[in-house]
Amino acid sequence: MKTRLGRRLTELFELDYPVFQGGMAWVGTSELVSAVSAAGGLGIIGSGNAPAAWVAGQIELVRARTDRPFGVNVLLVSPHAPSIIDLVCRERVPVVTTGAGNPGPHMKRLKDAGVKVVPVVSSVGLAVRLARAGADAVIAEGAESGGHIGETATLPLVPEVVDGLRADGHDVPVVAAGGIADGRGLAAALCLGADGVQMGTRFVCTPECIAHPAYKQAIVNAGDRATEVTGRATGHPVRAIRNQFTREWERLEAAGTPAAELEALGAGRFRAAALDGEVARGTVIAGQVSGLVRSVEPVPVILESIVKEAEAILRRLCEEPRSERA
Ligand code: TUI
Repeated sequence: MKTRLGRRLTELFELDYPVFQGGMAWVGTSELVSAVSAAGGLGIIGSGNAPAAWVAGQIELVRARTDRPFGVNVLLVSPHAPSIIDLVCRERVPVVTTGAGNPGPHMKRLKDAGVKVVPVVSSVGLAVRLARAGADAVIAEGAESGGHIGETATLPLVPEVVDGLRADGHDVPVVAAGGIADGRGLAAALCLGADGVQMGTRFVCTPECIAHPAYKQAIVNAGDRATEVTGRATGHPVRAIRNQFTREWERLEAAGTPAAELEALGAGRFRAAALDGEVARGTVIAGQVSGLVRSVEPVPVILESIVKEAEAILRRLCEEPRSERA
């Protein structure tokens, strides 16, 4: 099934659905990426802190499973970011998304290699700077997201970015991220002027994702108030599900523990939660939509149902009220 929703995005990236899968460290591996891309969305390998050789292996695995477009997310704070950028240029990966930094210095080389560049931004200023520098689209990520976040919520951020880009004469497509997990979220994002959405948390809760079953279950069990943000004091705010570890972190942060000590304490905690199922002592990164994710469902089912739901909502809003039709 194809959709007419988000055509600017689906045409630019050759997708059936205007839906990106967030490039998540540890869990955004070839299994999930190839499933999302094969089903018509954009699967994105999460390189996190992994070396380029690992990413090269993942690219090969995705290509063995699907010939549809896919992406690689480069975490710009990683020491491996420069070598991963060399790799994606060499491999002519269709799309690169970037996180936790400004990809401006790498833009020309990526574009010259034919790689489409889609930075994650959490402010209008950076969105405009990067669109001027040649970004093919931007992902406007609100503070509802899991992981490292900015300050502004998705509902204001998306139209602010849309307006900022338009006013600057760089009307590139905008992908809304943060707080989106179903067809209502997709329809809402389109109403805000976005051309599509990116989802992370919802795609973790799929059989295709390699995340530990306990990690998926922690998200499924979570309610609307389950997540919290820690690390504001160290300048690296991270949203995760509240647990034994986030409580311990809060206690230490309030006691004035030095940032370096806190950072050291947090090392390896996301991997422990995501792959080893340490959901009490690890960092269970997830977005506020955890309260909306109620079961583990296959990737193609999620993509189809979200798009169908959004289409039905948008169609219904244009119809006459029922009483007048009767
Ligand atoms: O990157 C994410 N989510 C993440 S990254 C992560 S691991 C991490 N490790 C060390 C430090 C920080 C994170 C866990 N989750 N989402 C994309 C995102 N990018 N959100 C916000 C930003 C962002 C922040 C600042 C993008 C650009 C930026 O620019 C700063 C500048 O240089 O202007």
